[in-house]
Amino acid sequence: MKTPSLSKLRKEMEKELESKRYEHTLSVAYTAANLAMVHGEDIEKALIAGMLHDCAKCLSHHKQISICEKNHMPLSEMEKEEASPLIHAKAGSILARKEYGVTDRDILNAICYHTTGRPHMSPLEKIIFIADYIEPGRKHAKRSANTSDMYTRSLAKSRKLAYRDLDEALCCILSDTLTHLKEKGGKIDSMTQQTYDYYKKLSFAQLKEERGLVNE
Ligand code: DGI
Ligand code: FE
Ligand code: FE
Repeated sequence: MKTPSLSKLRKEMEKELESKRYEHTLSVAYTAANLAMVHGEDIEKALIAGMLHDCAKCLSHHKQISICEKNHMPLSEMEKEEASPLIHAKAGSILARKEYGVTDRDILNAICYHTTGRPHMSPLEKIIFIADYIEPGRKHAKRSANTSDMYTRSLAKSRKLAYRDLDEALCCILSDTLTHLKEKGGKIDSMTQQTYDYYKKLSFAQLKEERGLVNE
């Protein structure tokens, strides 16, 4: 099956999503396209993944669970919980394939992991995860000004990093998200934690390697 056209998907999202969610969706799609340009990735795929990333967001929790169960999608305990903020990503990847005709595995994975991330993400997965967080309509996550974690920086910092180094931007965003969740007593899904641990370790390793090369 041919990947559906962007303009068709845009019209479908306009019908399917509440207006604020639709505005966010357009911003994510175009931010993802910009990141794809800068990092030499496929612009069309970035646009399609961005356009569909929240396609299940406006469905009821019951409907999202039922889509996942019918399609034998494995769910974490947190994803099964009532009002889970995470399950729309999994349900969305199923809808993208079954309702919107996407067959490209990388696009489907980018939708599936756009909320928690995962270790070893592809460049497209990283781009969608990051675009979702930095798109122009996003506001700062509420959090205290003082934390010791070196990766906790502002949204402005994440936006700058995103155009320089995808892995560093991931660390910065995940650190902000985890700090924010801890402060408000939110439960942390093990995948979100694993993603952060993985990219933090990777960024430290890269930093050490760069320093090593400089010292030689
Ligand atoms: O769908 P969006 O609002 O555009 O954004 P999103 O899909 O990134 O995520 C929805 C929310 O999920 C966002 O506020 C961050 C949050 N989130 C990510 N990982 C976790 C989490 N929330 C909890 N409670 N636990 C997590 O591990
Ligand atoms: Fe989302
Ligand atoms: Fe989103």
